[in-house]
Amino acid sequence: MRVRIALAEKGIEYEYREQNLLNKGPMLLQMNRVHKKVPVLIHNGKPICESTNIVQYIDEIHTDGREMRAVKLERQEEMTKEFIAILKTLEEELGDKPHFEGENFGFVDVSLIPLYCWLETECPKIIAWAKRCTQRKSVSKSLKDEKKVLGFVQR
Ligand SMILES: N[C@@H](CCC(=O)N[C@@H](CS)C(=O)NCC(=O)O)C(=O)O
Repeated sequence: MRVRIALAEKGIEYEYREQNLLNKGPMLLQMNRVHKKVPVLIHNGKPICESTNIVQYIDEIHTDGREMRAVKLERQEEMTKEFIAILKTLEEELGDKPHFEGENFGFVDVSLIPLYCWLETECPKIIAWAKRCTQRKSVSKSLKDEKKVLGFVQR
């Protein structure tokens, strides 16, 4: 159920194969050879076992550009809207503070600033925050060339 919820949340289509746990099929026995339990997610022919591992896997593999390329245009538009809604939530959280935690550059700033060039212009406070962060030496010397990153992403 965990896996099905995660797949539905991500809008991923999949083939569901019910198992009779009193008479396990050859695919389950082959794909989960040690524990022989469900659920097993088979992706590109390889099994992932343990429901929480699978949920984490779905989250990691489907939150990057690969997902964007794989999903239909309609879903891409929906995802873009979701992304902007997330940015707006972050912007509300930032408010008029210089950094997410207040005066000091901290955990959320470090986590978010590498995505700077993805954060387009709909959120002026986020843009101002990003400029502020990129003035820090630790950030400016660590960020990759924005044009290069964007070029890759767009391609
Ligand atoms: N910790 C595992 C538990 C998996 C599990 O216990 N699956 C049960 C069904 S809910 C099963 O396949 N039982 C068959 C058996 O133990 O032979 C997970 O979360 O994936």
